[in-house]
Amino acid sequence: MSTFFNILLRKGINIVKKADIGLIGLAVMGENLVLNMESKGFTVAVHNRTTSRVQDLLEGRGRGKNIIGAFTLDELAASLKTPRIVMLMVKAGQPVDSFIDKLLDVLEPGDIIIDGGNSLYTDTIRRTRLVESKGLLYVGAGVSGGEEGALHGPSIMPGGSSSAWPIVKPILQSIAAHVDGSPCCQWIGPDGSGHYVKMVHNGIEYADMQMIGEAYFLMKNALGMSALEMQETFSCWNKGELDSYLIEITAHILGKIDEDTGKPLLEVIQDVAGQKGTGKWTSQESLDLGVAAPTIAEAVFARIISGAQKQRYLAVEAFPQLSTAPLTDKSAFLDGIRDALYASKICAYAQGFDILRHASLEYDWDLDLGEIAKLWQGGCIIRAQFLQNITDAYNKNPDLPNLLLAPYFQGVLDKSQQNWRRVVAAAVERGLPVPGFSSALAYFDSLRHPQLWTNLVQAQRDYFGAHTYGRTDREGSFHTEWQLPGNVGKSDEV
Ligand code: NBP
Repeated sequence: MSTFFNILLRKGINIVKKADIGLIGLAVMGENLVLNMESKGFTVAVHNRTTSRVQDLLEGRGRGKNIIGAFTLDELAASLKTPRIVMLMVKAGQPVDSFIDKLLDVLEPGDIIIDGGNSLYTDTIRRTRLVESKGLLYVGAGVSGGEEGALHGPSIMPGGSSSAWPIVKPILQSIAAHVDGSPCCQWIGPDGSGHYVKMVHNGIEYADMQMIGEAYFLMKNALGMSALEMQETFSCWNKGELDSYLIEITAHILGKIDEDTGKPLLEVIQDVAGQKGTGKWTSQESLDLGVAAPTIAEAVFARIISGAQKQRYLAVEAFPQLSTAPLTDKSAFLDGIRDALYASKICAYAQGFDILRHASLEYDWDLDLGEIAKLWQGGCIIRAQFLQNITDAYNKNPDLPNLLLAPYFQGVLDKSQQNWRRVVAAAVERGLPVPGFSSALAYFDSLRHPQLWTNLVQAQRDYFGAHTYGRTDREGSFHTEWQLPGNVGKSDEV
């Protein structure tokens, strides 16, 4: 049927059936989203830069389905109901700008362009302004869940031109994952807020993956557990408060055997982690906003260090490994790792939500933090049972200054902090790096300690730069002539 319509379309013959939405970009994500939309009863028109992919879809997974192939953008525009909705699922960056430019020539005022890729939110702000200036509407939608999510129901975070929402809502909500009957897709806010929320989701994802990696690393190196034992432990943890997609797939990964060697596949995978940039963007944004998100940044640095193979090789040669006494109570230490993981995870989410809280104020987005936690409960990579606790915390107090202060999370941290400290201390003693666990613990301690070292740092700044300091006993700004050798009164910016 689709080929028939294509032939008619190419001959300029008006077709009766028009598509509900057009999708450009038929790589893994785009193709699966098309099939997801079609399975929900929508007719989808498809286009791709390399047009053979259109034909491949029509003759392959799309055969016999309500999918209309468009080999040019004119064909795509002609095949759509009005107002036209066109979703881009192409590589982030220049390809998105290139398609927007071309679409502006074939679409009309009132039509809608959705970018479902991992675009940088500042690009989305710029594109929203450009597209709106031409009388069209623009939606920057973060989509999470990988290729499986795209096919069966991702978490979708749309933002941009708010008048586009009632028009795109039926399609986006019906293809999204659902939790307890609610779609994991709600309007986030104006500008690039949808892509911003997706960026922070990915930043949290970096930290979550890092800390699960550290739990595995300690099980292996401090407890000498086999892959099978670790698989059982993660499966067991997945039935409790740590229940999450990432813990679930970790158990599956540990159970996978390499067909060539007969060993657990994990043992033959190089310990070098790549990245595509969203964790770095989240960290850069936290620095720009002046929000402490050290655990997210540590996760990015940890991937970078893993890739510094020459330096790592030379350091392994230069410094002998530490020999330490074996741990005697394995079961207690394993419980400690679980507590350290949960407490550290809570800190990483607290940092991510603190970025969102500050961004909401800075950019005037009025983000609903409880709702954001809710739409991450299904479809996306960080989906987890405990996100409901975050939704509950913000529903009770939308102005919560930090997640750690919500009664539920206070209770968890009180209960787990002793084990958390024991695990970090044991790891440090053994020369086993746990940057996620230890930076989260330092974040927690920095917040909870009544007197930090920063009185000295501020005194140093005043000493060499006359940057002044506040006093504990009076209001105002003070400077001291410190009159010590070396005080030459030069002003340096530090
Ligand atoms: P890719 O990110 O690999 O992009 C492939 C698509 O981009 C193809 O349609 C390709 O066309 C098109 N493209 C490229 Br590459 N360069 C182009 C150019 N200069 N002009 C026009 N089109 C160009 O695909 P993906 O992995 O399906 O991801 C799509 C988007 O979704 C990305 O933004 C990605 O970051 C995001 N995302 C991916 C995942 C995931 O798990 N993969 C999850 C969530 C979000 P061609 O066929 O002609 O080369």
